Amino acid sequence: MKIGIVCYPTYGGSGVVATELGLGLARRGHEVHFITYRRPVRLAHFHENVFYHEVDNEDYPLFEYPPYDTALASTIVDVVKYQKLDILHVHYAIPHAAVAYMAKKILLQDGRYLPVVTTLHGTDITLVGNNRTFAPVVEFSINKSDGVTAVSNSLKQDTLDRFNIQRDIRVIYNFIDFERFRKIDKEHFKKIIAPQGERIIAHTSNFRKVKRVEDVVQIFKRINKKVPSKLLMIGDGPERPNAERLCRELKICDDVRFLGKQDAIEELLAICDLFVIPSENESFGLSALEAMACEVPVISSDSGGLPEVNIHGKTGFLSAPGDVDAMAAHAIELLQNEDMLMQFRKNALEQARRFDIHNVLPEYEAYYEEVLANSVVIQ
Ligand code: GMT
Repeated sequence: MKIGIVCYPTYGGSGVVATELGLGLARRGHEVHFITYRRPVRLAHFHENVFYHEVDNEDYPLFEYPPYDTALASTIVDVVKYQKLDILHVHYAIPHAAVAYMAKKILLQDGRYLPVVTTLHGTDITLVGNNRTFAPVVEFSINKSDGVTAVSNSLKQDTLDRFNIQRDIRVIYNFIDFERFRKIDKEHFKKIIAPQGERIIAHTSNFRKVKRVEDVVQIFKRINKKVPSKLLMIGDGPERPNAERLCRELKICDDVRFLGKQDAIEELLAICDLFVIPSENESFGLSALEAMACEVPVISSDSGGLPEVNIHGKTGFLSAPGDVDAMAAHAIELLQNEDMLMQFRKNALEQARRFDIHNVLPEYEAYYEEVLANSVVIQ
């Protein structure tokens, strides 16, 4: 198949899923065309079967906001026409699903039907998409997609609860590549971060409000009182200054390292004992899955799709968002009990295997085939 992928090229979240999906499909022999405004972070090397088309957004003094949607629609039309794409897969509804609809209408004038699959990732439904600034367009463009997938059952339900959806939504879970995410030997790293053999706890995110990063610091403060430990804060975003300020107030700076954005996250996860993700909302929690694949148990909130990934009392523990005391108590229980921690590490890996990329890629392929077959009927 010739597949177009539209996504955000950013670090983390939907951009990572879209890029890894494209690369995986290319390895399986499909021709994959990424269409986005910057090279996706994980598209770092040359790959046979992978093409990248940058959206060139012309600026002009009249534009206070350069019209990215128009530039993207024109690029999609161009790529579909000249690269003869069979299907377009857009990740994150805003604005990609609406732009895809416009491209589809333009192509139809040339007698070409472009089947569009939209994957809903989370905040496009639960946070921004739900906002009345975007909601009518989000609802319309989901209904106009030829196929719609959601990354968890929880997100599917959230979509049905918030919008008037007249089409089926298929749940296809996010996935993990075990060739990259696995526990590797990084003992020398461990000695640098935790020279006295302290426990190492990690958090990775884009440091937005929804991630509740200050809760991570509060949880760590409680853990640190009882268990010699270090906290690694990986990633960057608007809430980082608040988290840093809180560390200073709580006088735990010596035990907390803010590492900023990191590419080789698996090398850091390899030395961790626990991963913390206390989000207000999380449609799936890809970072939790990455930790679990590296045999790191997860202390999380019970919001959104997290209970579909992290199993309470088995791969980690879940508590209500904001309940930092409960999250800290669970973490301490686990960190003080070596046998329990070892068992949870094993369970985390076993659970992560359910999301192996080799199982999930065929689900997408089968779904594309289904959508293509149905769109022949629609034509
Ligand atoms: O806020 C983020 O984590 C980024 C966001 C995105 O769309 O880039 O992530 C969402 O998509 C990820 C990949 O499907 C999910 O693993 C995250 O749970 C989801 N984030 C939220 O729902 C807050």
